[in-house]
Amino acid sequence: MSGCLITVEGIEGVGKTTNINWICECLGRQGIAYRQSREPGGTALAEEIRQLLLTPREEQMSDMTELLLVFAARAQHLHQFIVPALAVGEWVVCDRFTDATYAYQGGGRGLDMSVIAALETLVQKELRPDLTLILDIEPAQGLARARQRGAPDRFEQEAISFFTRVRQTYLARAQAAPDRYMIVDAGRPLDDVQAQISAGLEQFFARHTAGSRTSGEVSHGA
Ligand code: Z5A
Repeated sequence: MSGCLITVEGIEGVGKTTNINWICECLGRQGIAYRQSREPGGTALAEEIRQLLLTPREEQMSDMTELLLVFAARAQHLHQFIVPALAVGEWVVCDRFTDATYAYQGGGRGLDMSVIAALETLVQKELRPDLTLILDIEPAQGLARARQRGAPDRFEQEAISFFTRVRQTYLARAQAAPDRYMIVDAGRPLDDVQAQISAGLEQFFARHTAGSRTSGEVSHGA
């Protein structure tokens, strides 16, 4: 049987890392075998591509280079990690996936959505997430949280208007396919955010838990 792919999305500082740990706890309590990962990254090679994408440098990276690097990392992640895990019935909980490409490279950078869709089909074939949680927050609030952590990466240096477009793209995608997406108000206190996530997951678990086992491997490509 095949496992489920759960992806977690949102702008900077929205609390993805914090809440992915909570999602994994919920999976463990249900006795579901899962692996945790992230994009860009998730394998040693894809983590190297992540560094190329995040590191600020003098030479400006073109938007198309950025898009192709994101999908290059994803192709490796799918080949090495996601597809094999799903094939043995493990669930994969991934910090960002292709919705981030639509939001950042499409909404943020303004690249043609049909080009992104073509690459999605080329790289992923039929594979799409089973559930995508969009942690939603006002960009100013998310960026304030993110900037407490030190030097901004290449994306965090963008203007607030960039993150407003990213957020709008996420919300538009969720509205267009409500069965696959769950929007969480991530501007609330953490207890409240986790309660929203638990409620949504319970409904999802009811449809998908048969036959899974418990485990909890984390991969950042090490
Ligand atoms: N990117 C792209 O452009 N295209 C793509 O296709 C993909 C990615 C896949 C790396 O992502 C970059 O890659 C990303 C887009 C681009 N842009 N950037 N930068 P990333 O996910 O690794 O980076 P990030 O968005 O900056 O994630 P993050 O820094 O790890 O943030 P987070 O995981 O969402 O937040 P957090 O670390 O869990 O929480 C931030 C702080 O807020 C922390 O102190 C928490 O304790 C606090 N927090 C969390 N929740 C709350 C609540 N509810 N109340 C109060 N405080 C809270």
